[in-house]
Amino acid sequence: MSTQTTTKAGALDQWISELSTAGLDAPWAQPGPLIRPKASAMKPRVWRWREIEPHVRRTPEFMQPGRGAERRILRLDNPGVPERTAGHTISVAVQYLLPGEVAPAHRHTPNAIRFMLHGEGAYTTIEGDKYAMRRGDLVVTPSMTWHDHGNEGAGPVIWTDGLDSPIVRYLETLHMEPFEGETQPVRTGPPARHLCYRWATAYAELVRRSTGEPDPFDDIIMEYVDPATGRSVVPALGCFLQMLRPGARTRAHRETSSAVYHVVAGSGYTEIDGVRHEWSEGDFVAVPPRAAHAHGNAGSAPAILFSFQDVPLLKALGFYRVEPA
Ligand code: GTQ
Ligand code: FE2
Repeated sequence: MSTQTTTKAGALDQWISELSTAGLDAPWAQPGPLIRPKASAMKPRVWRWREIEPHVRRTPEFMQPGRGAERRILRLDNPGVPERTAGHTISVAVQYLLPGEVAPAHRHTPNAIRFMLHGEGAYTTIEGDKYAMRRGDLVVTPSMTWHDHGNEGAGPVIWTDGLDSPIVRYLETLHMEPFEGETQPVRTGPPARHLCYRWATAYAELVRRSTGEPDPFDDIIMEYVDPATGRSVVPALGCFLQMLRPGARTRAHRETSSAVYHVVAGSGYTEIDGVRHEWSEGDFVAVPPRAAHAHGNAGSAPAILFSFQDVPLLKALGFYRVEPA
């Protein structure tokens, strides 16, 4: 019986090794479907501000920003993601500068988005335009623009960075270079591009929307868009500000995109694949792609969430889907 089979199997093995030598693969020779399923590497998780903050405040003991150690950051580490970023498409960090410190100028292919958290006197200079960063302000550093930061205040400053670096890394187009000199010369006059979105403007728009029709999945939500183009703040990533009104509970849904939330104010919870994650001011929450999720606010004050999401990337590629769960 099996002589022929064995011979055939032997011949197949022999042939597969010849294929391999020729740089070819016969995927049907392996059991299982042709396009194998892949679980999301990105896992749901919460990072607590009460844990982040003391570690961030200790970083100056171990690191001084300067040449070769350009940014004093702690990155949010999602244990499922091989590159140890908050999401598989989004890298999120918390950055800390003491009074008088400078984070030297450089540029790189990843786009960066900064959302200001604490302290007075922080600034970012982008292509010679200097922007003061106050609590709740969002500042965009587009791909390959020169940027340096500093703290001209009397106390420490803290902000959060969101970068599309995991996407750039996947596309094998990571590039970074230092500026000649610590800081860029600052230009005067109006900035060349719209890169700064002030808190007062964003929050006023959110409050204005809070009297209108709520979104079933997100309650009251708005996206930051470039006024010149109507597009997301950077090509692959969008930023959102949302309000969960007291007593709100949104409808559970799945999206092909992923998100990292930061709690600007208030408290509430996000249920992800049936697990309830409570959060309060300063916390970060990761929601993986295709996970069923719903947000709620059981308290008596509004909860305000800021988020980095890869919705624009999914939309550009034709892969964005949302469905009730
Ligand atoms: O501030 O320029 O979190 O280059 C990661 C890389 C921040 C920055 C990060 C960066 C920066
Ligand atoms: Fe940078």
